[in-house]
Amino acid sequence: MLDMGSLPLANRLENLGSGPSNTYPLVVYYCHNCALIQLADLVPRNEMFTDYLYLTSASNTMVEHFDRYAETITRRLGLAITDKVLDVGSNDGTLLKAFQRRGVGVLGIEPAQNVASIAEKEGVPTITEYFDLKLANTLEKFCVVTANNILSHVGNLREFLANVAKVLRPDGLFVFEVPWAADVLRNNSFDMIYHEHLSYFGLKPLVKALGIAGMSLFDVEYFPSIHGGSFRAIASPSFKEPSPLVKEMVAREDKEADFWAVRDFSGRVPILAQRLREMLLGLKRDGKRIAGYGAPAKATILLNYCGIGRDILDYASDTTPLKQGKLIPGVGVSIVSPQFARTKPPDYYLLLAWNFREEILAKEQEFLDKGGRFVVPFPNPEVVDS
Ligand code: JHZ
Repeated sequence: MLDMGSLPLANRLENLGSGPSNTYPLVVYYCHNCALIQLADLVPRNEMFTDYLYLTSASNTMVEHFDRYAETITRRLGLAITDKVLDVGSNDGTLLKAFQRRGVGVLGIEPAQNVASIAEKEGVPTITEYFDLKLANTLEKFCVVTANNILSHVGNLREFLANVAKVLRPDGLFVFEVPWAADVLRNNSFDMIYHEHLSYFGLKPLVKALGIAGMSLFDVEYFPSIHGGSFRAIASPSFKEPSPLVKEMVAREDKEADFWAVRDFSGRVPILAQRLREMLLGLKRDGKRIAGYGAPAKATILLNYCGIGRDILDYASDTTPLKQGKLIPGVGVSIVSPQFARTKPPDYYLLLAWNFREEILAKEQEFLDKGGRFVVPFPNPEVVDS
């Protein structure tokens, strides 16, 4: 549906002097059989997940979101100290710590050694491996299995879901979050498309895939401001009647995430990319200084695809210490700390972490009050001032 060319891996930040990053084809496909939007060119997973730079705890929005998540699930299932939650792709343990605070037992699985060790240091038991059949066979049964922003990264969905079913108690629940494909299309957020994200989910293909693994997707909650619009789906190993919202969202996907919606999106993407670049070039011509706000994975795609490099951005500021001092791959924009950015504030910030718009605009009120502005890339490039 959309050929974005050959682009670097979104989270593989460059080190100074390390030379140019490898690039890999980024082509989006739509399956007429199951309505799944997906990539077909797989990059070996060890190139992407061994040393991972994304920390869930990097934004208050996500820390608060996962705290409410643990609260909702603990209450809903009446979880107690004898119960145990398994989180697949547990990152720095943000969600599991929230369960621990409520007295629930936890186990994390996180293949990225550097991130898993942060969780371990904070008292979250974590297995540093991929969640595969070999590992699933060694695990006990859990009353809740969670996986947040993980399913999109899974190459073999059938195998992954079969392994989840294997470690779930018969009365247990599989709870997971993913960005909603309908929102990616509606928001034009083509920067959500990168090699790590093999699938862009609606509920429809998930109902089918879960069914093959012997699970039924019966409930959903929608979070419009998480990663630009995400849903939390709940599946059970026994049949349960789908809730009205499941039916409503599937019906919306038939119009908002079907072949034609993907085709229209694909037509809009190059136009929007050009519009954003021209807007920034216009500001440069007027002598404005511009920097990136945040260095999320998706910034690699936005900047490379739009051709926004060091000639336009002075730097990108990011709160994650693991990212500071490195360069955004392909375009070589340096990542600096917010403290450094405060010593050299730009006239305009390009909001690369646009999914935290509210949190960031509130935090940067002083910058705005002094006349600073943000360029927000999606759904259409716009300038935001105080
Ligand atoms: P953020 C992540 O992608 C990772 P990314 C992953 N691949 C995935 O699937 C998607 O989410 C859904 C920084 N920041 O969360 C912190 C500031 O500097 O949008 C982060 O580096 N100042 C698993 O990487 C980045 O921005 C701030 O005030 O696109 C945001 O990254 C805030 C709030 C954030 O995810």
